[in-house]
Amino acid sequence: MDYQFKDIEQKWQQFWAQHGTFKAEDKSAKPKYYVLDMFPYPSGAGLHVGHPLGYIASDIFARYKRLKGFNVLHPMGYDSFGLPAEQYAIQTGQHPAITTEANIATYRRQLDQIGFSFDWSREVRTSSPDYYKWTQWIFMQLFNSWYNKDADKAESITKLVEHFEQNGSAGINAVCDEEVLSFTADEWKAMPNSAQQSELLKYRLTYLRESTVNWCPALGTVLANDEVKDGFSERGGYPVEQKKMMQWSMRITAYAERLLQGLDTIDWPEPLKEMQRNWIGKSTGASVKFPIEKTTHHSSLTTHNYIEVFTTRIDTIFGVTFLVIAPEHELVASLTTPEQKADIDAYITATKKKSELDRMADAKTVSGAFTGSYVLNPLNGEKIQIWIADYVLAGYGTGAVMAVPSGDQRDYLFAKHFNLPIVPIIDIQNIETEADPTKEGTYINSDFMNGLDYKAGTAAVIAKLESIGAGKAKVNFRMRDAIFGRQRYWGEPVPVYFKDGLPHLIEESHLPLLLPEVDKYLPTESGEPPLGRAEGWKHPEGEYELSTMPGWAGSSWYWYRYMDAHNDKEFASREAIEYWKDVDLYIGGSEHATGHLLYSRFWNKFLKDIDQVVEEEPFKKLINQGMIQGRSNFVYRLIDEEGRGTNTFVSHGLIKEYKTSPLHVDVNIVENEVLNIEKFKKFRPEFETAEFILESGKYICGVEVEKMSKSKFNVVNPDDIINRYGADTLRMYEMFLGPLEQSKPWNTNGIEGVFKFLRKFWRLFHNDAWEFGVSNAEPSKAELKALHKIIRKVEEDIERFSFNTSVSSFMIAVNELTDLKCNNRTVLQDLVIVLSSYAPHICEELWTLLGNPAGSLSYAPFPKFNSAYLVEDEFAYPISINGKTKMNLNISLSLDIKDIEAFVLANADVQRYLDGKTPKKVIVVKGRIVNMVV
Ligand code: ANZ
Repeated sequence: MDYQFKDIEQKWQQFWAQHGTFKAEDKSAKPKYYVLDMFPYPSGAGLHVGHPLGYIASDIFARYKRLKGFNVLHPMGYDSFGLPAEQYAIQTGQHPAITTEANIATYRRQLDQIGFSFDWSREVRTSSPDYYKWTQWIFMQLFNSWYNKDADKAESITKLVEHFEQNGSAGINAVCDEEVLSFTADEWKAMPNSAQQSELLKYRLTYLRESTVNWCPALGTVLANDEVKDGFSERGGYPVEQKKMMQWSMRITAYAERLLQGLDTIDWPEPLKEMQRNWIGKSTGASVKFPIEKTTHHSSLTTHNYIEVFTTRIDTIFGVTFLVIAPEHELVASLTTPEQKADIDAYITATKKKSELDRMADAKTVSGAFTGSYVLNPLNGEKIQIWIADYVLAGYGTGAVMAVPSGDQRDYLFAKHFNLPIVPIIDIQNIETEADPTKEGTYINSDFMNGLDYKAGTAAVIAKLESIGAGKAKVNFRMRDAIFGRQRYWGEPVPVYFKDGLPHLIEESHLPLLLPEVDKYLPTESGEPPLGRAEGWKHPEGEYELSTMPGWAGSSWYWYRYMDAHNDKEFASREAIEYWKDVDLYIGGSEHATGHLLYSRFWNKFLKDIDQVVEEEPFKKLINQGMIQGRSNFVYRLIDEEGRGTNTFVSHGLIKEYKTSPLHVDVNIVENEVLNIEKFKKFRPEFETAEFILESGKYICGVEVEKMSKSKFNVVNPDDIINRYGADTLRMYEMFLGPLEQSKPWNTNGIEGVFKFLRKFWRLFHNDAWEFGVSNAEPSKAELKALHKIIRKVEEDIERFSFNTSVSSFMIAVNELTDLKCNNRTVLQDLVIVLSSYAPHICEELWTLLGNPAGSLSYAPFPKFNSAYLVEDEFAYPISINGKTKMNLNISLSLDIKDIEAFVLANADVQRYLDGKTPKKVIVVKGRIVNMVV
């Protein structure tokens, strides 16, 4: 039979599903291998051809590993809580669970069609209660833990309480809030429970904190940074302001150093590691206290009589000419003198409108306001003005900087703009030779630093500051604690209720805390999150938390659930975790660099600390697949003299002669850049009467590579490709497009070639009448050589994740075998196994036709490469006499030196060259040359 891909693919997809072919074994004598894809958010639009790229690569790898004798875990699931379903619910009233369910069904159908070898018995959905029960459970463990810096790990909060009871707060070295109390054991025990609880909240790894959020009053909700554009909501264009709100936070900063160090132990792309390093942003520097000059109006400055700054250039302290604090700094109000109040207030109001991103990006425009107060330089007593400016971020360092106009460009511009003093100093960080105090521009008031280089100078200043109690060395991280909540409906409820203003965990036995039903997915009239609408949803002791968990909660541990997906006692059994340990290969997009991939590492480290998992890092090897870009097509609308668009369209080759404006046109009505005019007329009602200015009788469209997106009409649906060519062709073609990591435009120019290749492969097993038939004869050397070349190539390629390079090698192999008229069973059977991870359906079919039990192909042993078949068995030896090459002679490589000598001397042509003489000496270099000395 001819290659009937539709029947074949359907048949095998059904077979695999019915027989659970890809079910991973829970226990096995085989070594384990865990291949994971980033699970998708099931959006309403379904999959386009860009989505499966990474999935195809990981599937090839998973199938290959099974052939190599591994017990492979290759699961799939859905990250199914999130905003789009909720937004749709707001518009239509449809429950997000229903839309989510429908979207998942579409995804599943599309994934199944591609022939992935997922173990669907382990499917997870983050929005299903039996899953989010464990997300809530992990939240509870975080709430019940604190970070002990001495042990450098998370520990149980009861251990902290025991310490407080025995020793008070002395001797605790924790990652915690800044304002923790100091108390003795007796004082602790005498504290009312509520005071104890609010103190403990300052230590817990998940805690409530007042944080600045993007608040959109018109939408009644908090927006993520990427939902805000220039101070307005992306959706609706409503004004957004910075607002302080109590929010759940995760103390990820406790793990900053470990997150940084861990990067050196994992096999991830270097650019991605670099992104995480920058995000974590470790800075080594110093913190310095600048005493505030006492004046009458500072009556409210009781606890602080200094401003603390963080600097990475403490060596420049003698060049400080003013201090700048963030407009949100807690001391702004008390530092502002009555004369400066109007200026300061106006400045603060203006700042509120800017997001943190805008503030950092806005480096060129200098702005600020003087508070009217002064600090003193702790080393030379110099009196220094205190300013506020929005380039200083409240959340970084101490929210205050010492400004050195002669060292820092931003400070320089600021000083120039406001006419502040500039004191010259030598930049010892960039100085090439040792600083020379006799030279001009030498340090001012810095005798103890003179002559020192950067390192020694820095150490000297820090020592000096330490000796007078005005400063110390400090390591600072740019990374902030992560906000853990949103004022939305479609997410995990936080398993917490409030009593007397304090949060309490619900009973573990009451998990999962189910998401309640609400009448509308909008905030309440009083501005509370949608959960505030749930009727009768109340804990016996108090009110439930109304915000839900953020999108990253469910995805920060899901790879563990796949190890033991149906466990209702634990998130996964110890046994399963000890067996599967970690993910060996993780494939997904680089857009998750500082989100999912950082949060997952954080939760993993925490779970390791509390002895729930065994590995410090979750994903040993990671590959980022590139994006498949869309190839957009354009038509060009003719513009008339008044500048109005007409209904006439100019072919691309002629647009220079006219005034036109481009318009996206659906790529599905364009073939090889030629517009299908009939279909175009039906594309939109107003095009029915469209007219065209053609070139050579055709309308040629313009082309551009852009992101694949519905709005650009350049989305190619895998279903269409599969319908036309089959899944095996799609799989091979997506790999053929280029290196996995690279972004590349989708174009179908080569797809016919791949399809023809598979047909040619099928043909090897069939005669001219398309009857199946193979021979049992001994394979020829040439056949074995072609086979073993491809065995070696595919093995090498897959092991180094170079999937595209194998595809052309398969084509060469099939061409070679076709030329050899090979229909040899052993050769073809091995070829079937080698190709099967790329094109599994056709290979399963041929495998059964060859007489093997159905479905056993997935676990057949990958053919062993034998280098002997590749060795050329003869060599054309150059035969020389007295160093001069006379001729070449084909000699078997299996002969040893003595035999070669005899073979050469027995040759009639050689004898002719020798002209009756007997050589004095015959030198044979095996595989290289034969030289005779006469
Ligand atoms: C004096 C100085 C002199 C500085 C000089 C730099 C150059 P990184 O490496 O990013 O940690 N800074 C400190 N806190 C800040 C805040 N909240 N907002 C904005 N800027 C802040 O940078 C640390 C440096 O950034 C610090 O060192 C401080 O300026 C500034 F020639 O102090 B420096």
